[in-house]
Amino acid sequence: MTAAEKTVIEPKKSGTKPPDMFKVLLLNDDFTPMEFVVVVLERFFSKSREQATQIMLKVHREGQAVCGIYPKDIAETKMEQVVAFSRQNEHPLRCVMEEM
Ligand code: TYC
Repeated sequence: MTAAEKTVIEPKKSGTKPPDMFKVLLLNDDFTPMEFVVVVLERFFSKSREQATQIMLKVHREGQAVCGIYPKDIAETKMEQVVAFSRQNEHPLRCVMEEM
């Protein structure tokens, strides 16, 4: 039997689709310290110091940047964690999500 003949056609599974994905973005402001934004990116988005610094600078220069792409519930949790941590530290940092 050839490799092609061995191919199994699986019946289409119903109810399995890839989840809708959401971008999580940070927005620039004039007050949040750069170092705080770098810590946020390390802590909540698992970025290295170098990656976090590049993303922070992109937000600072361009107004916003993508921090990560996640299914809806994870994106919502990240956003809430960032906003809570920022308010605890009395910074106005904004974090939003956007459907892709
Ligand atoms: N613009 C801020 C400053 O000059 C730094 C900053 C970067 C703030 C990214 C928010 O999402 C942000 N201190």
